[in-house]
Amino acid sequence: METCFVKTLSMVLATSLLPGGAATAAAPVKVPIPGWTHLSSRTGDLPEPNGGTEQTACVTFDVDGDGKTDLLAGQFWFRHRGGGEAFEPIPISDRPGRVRAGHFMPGKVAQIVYSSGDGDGPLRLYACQGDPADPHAWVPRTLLEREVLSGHTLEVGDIDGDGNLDIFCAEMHTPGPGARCRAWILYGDGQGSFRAEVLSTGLCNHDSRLADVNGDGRLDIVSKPYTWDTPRLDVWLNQGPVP
Ligand SMILES: [Ca+2]
Ligand SMILES: [Ca+2]
Ligand SMILES: [Ca+2]
Repeated sequence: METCFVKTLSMVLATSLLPGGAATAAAPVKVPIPGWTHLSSRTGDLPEPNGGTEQTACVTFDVDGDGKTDLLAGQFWFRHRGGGEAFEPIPISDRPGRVRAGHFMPGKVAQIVYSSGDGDGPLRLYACQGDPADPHAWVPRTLLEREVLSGHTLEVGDIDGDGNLDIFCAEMHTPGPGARCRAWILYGDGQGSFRAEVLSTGLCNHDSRLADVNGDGRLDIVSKPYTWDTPRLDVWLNQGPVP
């Protein structure tokens, strides 16, 4: 564990220069800025998230609904046991990749979604059927008919505004399936089932995001490629229900 306390803004201001180059004589403004406690698997503060050399995502979410925020990284759910820094690694997926969590069906315990990340693999929803601390209680279900190829985009949110959580999953072009690369929206019914719709074909997505970029209350999609057709940025503005 490494703890460092960054100097306060008052110290920064006290040593700043006026436009003419003279040191300011203004009274320091005491605005605290954060100190940081650094935990690392390299120093044994945290378990290693998986045994491979590739891991493409991590996210925070209270998976078991106990009020303590947990971590998801690599193939593991790091269950927050309390005490500030105690995390118990529970294997969920058989492979690392992009990961998100959310409540796609009723219940205290959330579900966990994995996509392929930099490789190829299925889009899977893991739902707990039993004790969430038991890795065998997490049952996977594949959500798309084919594997996701270089699926470096995975987001969750209520895209159609019906109150049920949806999934945005998209592939890269290069590396990836080239002109066949797809972006999907999987509309959830709140009971764990989804209706998959293809949003686009042939457009590269790499770390694309859901966000309400025009402030109308509907989630939009901010899309960007990796190296294909760069520099490039695309925004899909959500126009709401269509007949
Ligand atoms: Ca928790
Ligand atoms: Ca929805
Ligand atoms: Ca919007």
